[in-house]
Amino acid sequence: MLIKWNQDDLPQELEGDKVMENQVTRILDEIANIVVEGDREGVMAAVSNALKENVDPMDIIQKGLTPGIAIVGDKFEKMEMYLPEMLMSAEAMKAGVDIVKPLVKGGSIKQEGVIVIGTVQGDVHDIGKNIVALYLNVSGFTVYDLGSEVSINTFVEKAEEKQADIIGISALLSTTMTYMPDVIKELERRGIRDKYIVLLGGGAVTKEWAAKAGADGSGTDFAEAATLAKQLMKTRRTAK
Ligand code: B12
Repeated sequence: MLIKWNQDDLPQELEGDKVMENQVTRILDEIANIVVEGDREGVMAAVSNALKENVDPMDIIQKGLTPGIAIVGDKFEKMEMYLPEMLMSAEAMKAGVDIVKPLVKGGSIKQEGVIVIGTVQGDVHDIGKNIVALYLNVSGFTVYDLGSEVSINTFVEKAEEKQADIIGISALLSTTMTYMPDVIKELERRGIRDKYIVLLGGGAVTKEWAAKAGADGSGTDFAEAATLAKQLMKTRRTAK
């Protein structure tokens, strides 16, 4: 049965929530637009303003900054934007993430495990990887961020050195994605593949591709990365 209702029937409190929600949406849309404009100072001001308005820091990343840079990607593909402009937008996004970073609070104080994470060799894209590293950290993992353009051997050697449980590999280019299975092959060559959970992510990485590469899983965003990392750690602990 369809229940009909009038706007006037809405409780005052609900209406207030709706107004707040609209205001937050407006603030987040504005952040996205300023990222597209590549206005670093503008993004910093808008992010600070959003925080003053009590917008959740992870929402600022996920629903403001990220949609902005996604629009930039689309425009680049359609040749409506060029590399220098894409770079300005990336710098603007990074400045926004840097403001939010110290305010992202951990929901878990348990020690979930140790992860080394980096972007593969030949690939400078580090914005998404940085967000994943930040979120894994506040989700209870000890994170060693190896940076970008990380060689195959460095992934393996740092994992050994830090006694990691997980190796996280990010790639945004179809040309650099191909190094991901090479990290796994190198682990196999050294006879240490089973010591590690290997997680892939970034850009064009799909579940199918990750499985084909021999990885343990892949995540499409920071939240999935953390959920998956926790899940796989749990499976590993119970198997021991
Ligand atoms: C910003 C940007 C740049 C910046 C990078 C700055 C930096 N320090 O990162 C600059 C301007 C330098 C750049 C350069 C280039 N770029 Co660029 N770039 C982008 C852009 C617009 C956004 C990337 C981004 O930061 N996204 C936002 C973050 C939050 O999303 P994300 O990276 O996907 O990360 C999330 C998930 O993927 C996941 N994730 C990420 N990593 C991991 C890891 C694990 C383990 C897990 C589980 C999950 C996970 O979680 C993250 C957070 O939620 C994309 C377009 C796009 N839509 O992605 C193009 C894009 C990736 N670039 C592209 C290209 C072609 C280039 C250049 C080759 C251009 C050129 N002609 O020189 C160069 C390559 C330079 C190099 N050698 O690496 C293409 C790639 C096409 C392809 N499939 O190969 C894209 C898709 C643009 C396009 N539509 O054509 N780029």
